[in-house]
Amino acid sequence: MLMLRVRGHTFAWEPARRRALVMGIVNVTPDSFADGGRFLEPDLAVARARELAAEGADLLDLGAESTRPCARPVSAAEEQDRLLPVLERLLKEPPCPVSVDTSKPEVAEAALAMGAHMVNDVTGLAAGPALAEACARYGAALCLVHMRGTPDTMQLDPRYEDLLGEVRARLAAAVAAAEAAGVPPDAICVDPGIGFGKAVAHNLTLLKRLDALAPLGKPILVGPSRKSFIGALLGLPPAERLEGTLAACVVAAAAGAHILRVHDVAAVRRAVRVAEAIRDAPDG
Ligand code: HH2
Repeated sequence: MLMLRVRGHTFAWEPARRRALVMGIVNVTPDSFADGGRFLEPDLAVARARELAAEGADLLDLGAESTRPCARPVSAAEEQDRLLPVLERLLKEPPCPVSVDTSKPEVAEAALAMGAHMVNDVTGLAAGPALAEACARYGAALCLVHMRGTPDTMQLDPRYEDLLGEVRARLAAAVAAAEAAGVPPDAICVDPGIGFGKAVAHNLTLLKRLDALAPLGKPILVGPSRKSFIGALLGLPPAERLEGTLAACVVAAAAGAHILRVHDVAAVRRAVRVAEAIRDAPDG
């Protein structure tokens, strides 16, 4: 059985009847592509986090720096100023395990010292092993994401010779680095990085072929929520990408996703539960 240990909580998935977990997104940022500016005020961010938990989120992911293409990078101090007051309040009575979406070891360290349960590093340890070492020290989980380039450059004509092989190999190297830094094998999950250095067709193939990451032996997290490939297919802005997100999540769950990172927790849970019930129904 595949497991993810998240600092005192254990998630487990039966191989035959895998039920996808839902991770609710809270962006404490002025500029995130889908919800930028809506939850920058700490009261609103805490309320949003509790609302997503009440909608059934199994995990929350708190981010304080946008990683959308060409986003303005923020300093560690600015990121902490946004993140830590919200995190502190949320962790007084955490409604579920709380992940922190950061690639900076010093931000991760501060969040973990406060009690964060997991770190979600969209660069897959690009800054070296310090972030993984901090996770190991605090017994926290680590999500390793595949990103090609940086948010500044990642969408400039991304090309792959062997998309699935390259994503898998890069994630395997990140997993090896995390384990070498002391993160236990059952405290790591992997993510192909939808939209991180990927053209529309790459995103579609990755969602369809999540099974290609199964040989890594880790839970697979995936984040298609309201992303631009949906906008490209439907010609719709982020606020109108719910149906596209539901379709992507249902397909991703069927293809092997263990955790779905989304803005619309209740809707995704409902859609995925129905899809799973159909999958598990008798054949006739
Ligand atoms: N996508 C975003 C941010 N963090 N983490 C993981 N593991 N996987 C993802 O696909 C992923 C992620 C981008 O989405 P969002 O947080 O909504 O926007 P922004 O980066 O603009 O804040």
